[in-house]
Amino acid sequence: MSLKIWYDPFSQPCRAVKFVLNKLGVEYETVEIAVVKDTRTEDFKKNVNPNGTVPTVHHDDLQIYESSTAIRYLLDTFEGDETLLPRTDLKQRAKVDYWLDWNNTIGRPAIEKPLKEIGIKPKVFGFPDPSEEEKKELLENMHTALAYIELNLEGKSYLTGENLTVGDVQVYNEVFETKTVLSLTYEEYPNILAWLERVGEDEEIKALNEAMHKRLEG
Ligand SMILES: N[C@@H](CCC(=O)N[C@@H](CS)C(=O)NCC(=O)O)C(=O)O
Repeated sequence: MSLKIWYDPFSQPCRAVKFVLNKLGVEYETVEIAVVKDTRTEDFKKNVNPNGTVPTVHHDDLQIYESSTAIRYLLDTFEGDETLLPRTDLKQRAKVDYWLDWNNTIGRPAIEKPLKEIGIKPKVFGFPDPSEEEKKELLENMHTALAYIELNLEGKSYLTGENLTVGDVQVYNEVFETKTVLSLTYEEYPNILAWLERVGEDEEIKALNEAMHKRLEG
């Protein structure tokens, strides 16, 4: 069997898939790349992922180009811990699937965009800073998403109840990375702050965050 992930430690969805692979304890190969520099080459698009994005997972002759697809496929195929992603309790499964899908359609676009437009593009790639008006709009969208997460954590330890799931991990990686890079306090979100701390206690999350910091410093 051949199982391989193309991964950049700075990429939020890459860390979510790597989290799953590490939790499963399966044997796999990691190809560490640098987003943009490596993902935009013709070679990458031809041989790894035509969309030019990571994470990409190849399992034998199957190629997976979306992180949440990879997460579901890997946990179902290798029969991972049912608390991370239920396989038999379909109502609980739908709750976890909801957060994976919400992250893709609403959470990531709202939370990652300010990180990219206010942080990475001007600071790393030399683009001009967004105007005050643009910044305001970017941050407003982010706060709408954060307020929704805050509300959903009320009275709960994690997004779907008392267990850490892959839904938490996908959303956590976006919230954590934007907070870290833009040096935000999130002081208006006590539930999110407690949840960040709780999720951050997981040993795999700790190791992946360390790798993210190393990549940021390097
Ligand atoms: N919806 C995709 C998003 C993947 C994505 O946007 N990946 C970024 C890194 S976080 C990327 O590979 N960007 C490549 C580029 O901009 O060239 C997923 O969850 O897998």
